[in-house]
Amino acid sequence: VSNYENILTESHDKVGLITLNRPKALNALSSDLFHEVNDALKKFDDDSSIGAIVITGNERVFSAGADIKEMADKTFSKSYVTNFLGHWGEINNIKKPVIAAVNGFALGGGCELAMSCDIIYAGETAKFGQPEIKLGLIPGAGGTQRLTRVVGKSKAMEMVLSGRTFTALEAEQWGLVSKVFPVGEVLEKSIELGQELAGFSQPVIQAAKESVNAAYELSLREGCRFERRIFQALFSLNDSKEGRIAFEQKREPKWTHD
Ligand code: CO8
Repeated sequence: VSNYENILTESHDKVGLITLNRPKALNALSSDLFHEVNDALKKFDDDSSIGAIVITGNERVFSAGADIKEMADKTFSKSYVTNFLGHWGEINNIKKPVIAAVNGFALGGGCELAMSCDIIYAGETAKFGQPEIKLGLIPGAGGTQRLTRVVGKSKAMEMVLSGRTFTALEAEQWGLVSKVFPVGEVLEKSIELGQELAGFSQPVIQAAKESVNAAYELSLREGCRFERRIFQALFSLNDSKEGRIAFEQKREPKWTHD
């Protein structure tokens, strides 16, 4: 229950669900919508009863990208002084796992939103693309950077320079999408995955996410050092003692999240 106008939020047993809900505009990412997404993400991140977050759209469209109508009167000076799109970075500060459940179009900012999540599950008919070039623009929310890191230069160039769309199966082959499901199962499978992740120790899941993300920022040597230091630090958690004791006693661990 919330006062949002462009999204819906609900929780499913430890999983916070955010549904983009501007169906008439194909879930175009207006500033209002995106501020609501950021707010909902932060609330779920701060809620200790929630262990993972799923972002989804509807079966026809995840999101058709930035709101083109809202960008109509943008100028460089206006967008520069207001740092237009600067708030996109906030999703990267979310500590809990975020899963994108994508059906239909994930275009432009919609594709970038999915790529800002930690894991993408997609429906068989999902279509990914960065069509900004057709509007005389380029991706503006990390697309040129995230895509290149995930799929490599040649495919990233093809997507960004041609503006063509690509199928869920192609995106899966490239490693952009983790798994593909029949359309009607994507959300359910994403929530199930979220519940599985939410069932582990929260500080440990967060440490695992932080370590994988460090791979995007650090050299291999620094990244391995970062990982090892976090690994060593986890021995101070009650949950890591509990994990090892439960293994020895051949029982399920009981996480206390400390
Ligand atoms: N922004 C605003 N309105 C949109 C958008 C959009 N991105 N996409 C669709 N709509 C609207 C249409 O204008 C139409 O409204 P109306 O009924 O009032 O005319 C309604 O949604 C339905 O759309 P269509 O009739 O076009 O539906 P089709 O099924 O024929 O086509 C497509 C679906 C192929 C998805 C088509 O709508 C399309 O090509 N949309 C634009 C996709 C696009 O170019 N996206 C990139 C936008 S630029 C961008 O994302 C820059 C990234 C910067 C970072 C993100 C910042 C938030």
